[in-house]
Amino acid sequence: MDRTLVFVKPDGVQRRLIGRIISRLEDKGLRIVGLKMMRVDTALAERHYAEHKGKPFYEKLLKFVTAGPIVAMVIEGNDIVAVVRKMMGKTFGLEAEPGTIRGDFGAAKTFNLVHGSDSAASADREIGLYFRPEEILQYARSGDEWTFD
Ligand code: 3AN
Repeated sequence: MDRTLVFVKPDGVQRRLIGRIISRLEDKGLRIVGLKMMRVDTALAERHYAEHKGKPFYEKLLKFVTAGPIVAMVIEGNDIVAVVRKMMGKTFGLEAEPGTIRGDFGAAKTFNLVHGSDSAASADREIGLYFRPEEILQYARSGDEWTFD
């Protein structure tokens, strides 16, 4: 099964949206195989966002993502990267379609509530940054046979 890294960003935690964001993933049938609240320090943020180094928003992005706790998850499902990206919506809430997480809960440009890996390769890399192998569980849920094909 494919995996991706998702996290509720500091604004989502502060705005008390953790439950509602996780509920959307659960409602979709996706399987949560890793879950934790944590603080992103500058070193981790720099590694995660290395590809954005030098861009005008880079410093602001580091400050934002390290500003408070996040809730990180490893999620499983078929075509999971694309599915989660679609559920998140466009990068900024101001532009994201209604029905998406960012479109329904966000009205800002910087504060965009949620992160989801943008490719299978990024997912592998990012899961390794946020989770130790033993923090990721392997299990089946009753009903998975009616959820995944
Ligand atoms: P996405 O989160 O939709 O994959 P990316 O990968 O283009 O977006 O950018 C990574 C993160 O960098 C975004 N989640 C957003 O927080 C931040 N970001 C991207 N572009 C900008 C921008 N122009 N101004 C402020 N922050 C930005």
